[in-house]
Amino acid sequence: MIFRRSTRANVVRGAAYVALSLALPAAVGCGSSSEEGPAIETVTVSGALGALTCTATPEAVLAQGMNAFSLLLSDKATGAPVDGASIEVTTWMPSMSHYTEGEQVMPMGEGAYHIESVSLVMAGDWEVVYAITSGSLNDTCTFEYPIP
Ligand SMILES: [Cu+2]
Repeated sequence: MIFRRSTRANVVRGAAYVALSLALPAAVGCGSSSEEGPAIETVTVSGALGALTCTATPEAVLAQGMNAFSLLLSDKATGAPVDGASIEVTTWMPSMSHYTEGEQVMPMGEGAYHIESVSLVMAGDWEVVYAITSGSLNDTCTFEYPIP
């Protein structure tokens, strides 16, 4: 009886050890990459009118100069992806009231849009504003980005 019980305990302990050793390399890798520099951060915001949810992921670590984003649009009420939207992009620096232009929007399907040539030309706090119209839905999503 005692022998069987301790054998089971060893098996359970062995399984826990295997699980821990599998999890450990991933955890270490994650920690070291975030210490090396800024990470790519996905941000989700609600539109000002409450109609849309916008999720933006930079396609590389944000830096001065040209940046690109993947923008995901969904209907806030239903969660359905929003395709066929007309998107007007405004990139500006509120503290200095200057704008940049030349952004390009490419629909990728499934509610995703590739936003290219977002010009963040100097260090400081920038806003990227998407004015979105799709059928009866329209909304404005604003993302704030500090550029080092
Ligand atoms: Cu400026």
